[in-house]
Formats: sequence, C-alpha cells, structure tokens
Amino acid sequence: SAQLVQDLAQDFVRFAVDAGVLRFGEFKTKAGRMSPYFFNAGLFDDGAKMAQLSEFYAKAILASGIEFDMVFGPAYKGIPLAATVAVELARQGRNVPFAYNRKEAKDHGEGGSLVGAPLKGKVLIIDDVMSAGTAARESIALIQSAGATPHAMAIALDRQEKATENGQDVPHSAVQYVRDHLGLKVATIAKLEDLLAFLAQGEAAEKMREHHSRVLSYRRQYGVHD
Ligand code: OMP
Repeated sequence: SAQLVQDLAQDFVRFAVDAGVLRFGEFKTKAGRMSPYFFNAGLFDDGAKMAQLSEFYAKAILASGIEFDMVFGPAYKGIPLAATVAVELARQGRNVPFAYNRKEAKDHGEGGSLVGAPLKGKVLIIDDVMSAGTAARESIALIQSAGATPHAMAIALDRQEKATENGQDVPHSAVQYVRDHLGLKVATIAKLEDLLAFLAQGEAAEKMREHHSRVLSYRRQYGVHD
C-alpha cells in the first residue's frame, strides 16, 4: 500500500505537469515568496481532467484509511472538487452525502450559506492547496457551528513549506498546523518531496535538472521536515 501511495503521487505529479497545472518558472506565492514552481488547480479545466483529478483524490482518500461520513467543498474552489470527488467515491463504492457553502448568504428563499446535504458526523473537507490554512480555518468554524465534526481534509498538493503568521515565517507548515494543532487528519495526493523525486528521475531528468536544483534551494530556504 505504501508503494501504491507512492505510485499514485508520482502519477499525479506527471499528470499535473502534463496538464500545465504544475508549472516551473518564477511565481509569487500568497506569502510573498518567489517560488520556482506553482500549482494552479484552476487549470484542470475540462471534463476529462476533472474526472482524472477526482480519481486521484478518491484513491488517496481511500488509501489513507481516514474515516468520513460526508464531504464538504469550501467556496469557491472546493465546490467542483467536492462534487466530483463525491461522484468518484460513489463509483468506487463509497456513496456519501456532500455539501458546500456560498460566500454570500442568500437574502431570499432558503436562508443560510450551506447547500446540499445537512452537515453531520465526520466531515471531510476537500481543497486544492493549503498555504496559510485560512480556508481550512473558515471551513472548520462553519462545520462546528453546524454541529458537525471537522474530522479530515484532503488536498492535492502539500508544498511542505513554512507557514507565515503576521508576515513572519513559523517552523511548521499549514498542513502540520491543521494536523497537529487543529487535530484534523490530512490526506494529500502528492507532496513537495514527490515533486522533487519526479524531477530527479528517469526521462524527466535531462529537461528538469534546472527546475530540480531551483526547487531544492527553495526547499532549503522555506521547507519543513515531516
Ligand atoms: P490558504 O487558503 O490561505 O491556505 O491559501 C491557499 C492559496 O494558495 C490558494 O488560493 C492559492 O492562491 C495559493 N497557492 C496555490 O494555489 N498554489 C501554489 O502552488 C502556491 C500557492 C500560494 O500562494 O502559496
């Protein structure tokens, strides 16, 4: 199963690079760092890519052994993710309810900001990347106030880098914070270390050597240990 998870991570990195979702160059992150790579999940932009993406999530979630009673997609990016992951989980034999939130509460008709199944039991939050963990904290508060349990989170890529608080680097990543301080289980499809392994091996090596050394030095500067 460790091999399966490892293969899944490598397949996912390859898929994301081929789809142009994972790119190399110079990008400014939310924290203001110059990153040699960027993962833009919004570029999974057709039906076939969404189908593949949701299959990666579903496999990573089921392989993690994490318990969940339903899935929740935080607006906006989490909404199509939770919907398609719920479809794929059902295809793989785990049909569970799903829900998402609106950013603005409606002023007519059905009140409130929640759409879909009522939030209850162990909720699995689906998101793309966590950088500061802002979206995670908002989802956790929302799930708690609905009387359900924010139990776990599934993300596509763990950048494994130091989070920032009030503009300062802290020693832990957003994923570590959510896991160790907020007590959620976290399932990830791939991590920075999987990206590095991809850049270092096989047919990718020649073309990707330059990217590999840039990503390595970025990790030296901002990376965390897991
Ligand atoms: P939080 O919701 O604060 O954890 O931030 C997630 C954000 O990270 C996303 O909304 C993106 O703007 C950003 N991001 C990526 O999507 N991909 C990356 O590779 C890096 C970042 C980032 O800015 O750190």
